[in-house]
Amino acid sequence: MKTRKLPAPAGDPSDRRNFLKHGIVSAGAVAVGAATAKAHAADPIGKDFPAFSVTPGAPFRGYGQPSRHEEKVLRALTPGYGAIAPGTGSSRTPLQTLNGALTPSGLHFERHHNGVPDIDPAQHKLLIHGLVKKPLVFTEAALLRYPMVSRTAFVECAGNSGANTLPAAPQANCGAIHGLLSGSEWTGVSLSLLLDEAGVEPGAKWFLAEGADSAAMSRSMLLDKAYDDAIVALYQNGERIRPEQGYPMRLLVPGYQGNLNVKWLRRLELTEGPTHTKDETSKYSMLMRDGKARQFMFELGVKSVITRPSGGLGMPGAGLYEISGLAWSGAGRIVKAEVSIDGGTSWREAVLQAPVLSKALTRFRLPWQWNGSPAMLQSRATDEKGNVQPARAEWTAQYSAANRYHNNMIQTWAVKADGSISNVYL
Ligand SMILES: Nc1nc2c(c(=O)[nH]1)N[C@H]1C(S)=C(S)[C@@H](COP(=O)(O)O)O[C@H]1N2
Ligand SMILES: [Mo]
Repeated sequence: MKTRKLPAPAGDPSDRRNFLKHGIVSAGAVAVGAATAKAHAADPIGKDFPAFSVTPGAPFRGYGQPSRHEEKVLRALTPGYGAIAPGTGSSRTPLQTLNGALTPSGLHFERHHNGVPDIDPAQHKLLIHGLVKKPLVFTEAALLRYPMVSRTAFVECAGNSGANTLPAAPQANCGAIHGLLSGSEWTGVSLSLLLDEAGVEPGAKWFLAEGADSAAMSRSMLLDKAYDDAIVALYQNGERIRPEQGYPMRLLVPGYQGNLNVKWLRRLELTEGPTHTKDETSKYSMLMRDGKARQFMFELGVKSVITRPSGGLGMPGAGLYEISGLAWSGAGRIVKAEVSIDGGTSWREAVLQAPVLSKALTRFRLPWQWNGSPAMLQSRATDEKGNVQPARAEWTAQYSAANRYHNNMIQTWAVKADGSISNVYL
């Protein structure tokens, strides 16, 4: 293998060492440079320059937008209940077109139980009551004056990847199957700070969080989470939270199933036990193999998915590719992401892109010299608590065939010799 022909990955020279050390090289010399990067001699006079290089650029604008050449990079809309309730359902992050570990706010997935309310922040209030010494009402203006903290965290719907629990493998791209998943930096007020101000009564063990949308979506959870890392988030990726994500404020419970991150948060009630609201009795319980249902499964399992190459994206001929994807866990930090090109027979450790943060999306990368033969691409994540992402058979053995929630099983992308990629069950 003539490593000197490898293109140097941008940045840190240690990236290059990792690239070489961890690469899956199946055969032959690596020669991507010659084919893809022709030497470019700039014309000093400029007569061959394209128009954009010789005319003044566009003026300033108050809020930036992506390049018009990226206008096809959109959330995948899932038809919900049609004209009866057009705002009920979900849209998915196009994971296969993105890179890095953060999701642009405009592409954060959406899950609404009755549409996006148009909330006037001046009229919005947050009430903390129940088993507290002093019930409190916060206006938005008041909350914005509190000390804040930031948490980089993923949000994943409990129903994410649910289509892959159906009897036949759906033929859809990565985002359409796994895109009820996004990652952001969230900034807001620690819930513990607000609860301390209200004064928690000794009997309080749970709390209910309720949204101001017309679904009045509400969920109960253990009070421990409030004292661990929950926040009332006001900002997303540096700017105020988007309406779709809960403007003017949402509950953020890192690592917990998406549903518990109550948007448009208007009420927190401290209680002795769970409230058993409609949203936690009719949905979000896990149907187990023995016919029983398990309620209040808060934490999401360790999981990963290869975003590229992935379903629906073609591979134009043998040569060097980067296998890249996302790994995450509701239990903490990712410590390992492994990649297989032979359907799980052998594994290679991928490079984790720094910083690797707890309960946040972690980007992994591994170079792959594809020799043009059929391949079965898989990834497998391990978290700091020692949890390992389960294989399909292992996951399926635990649950009823009707269960669609918390699917964290290993995903397989089948690459054919013609470079086409499909979703398969293995
Ligand atoms: N008030 C309220 N909060 C809500 C919902 C909702 O419909 N109403 N949807 C929940 C569900 S099921 C999920 S998966 C997440 C989705 O968050 P996002 O739309 O910001 O991606 O919000 C949760 N919080
Ligand atoms: Mo969800």
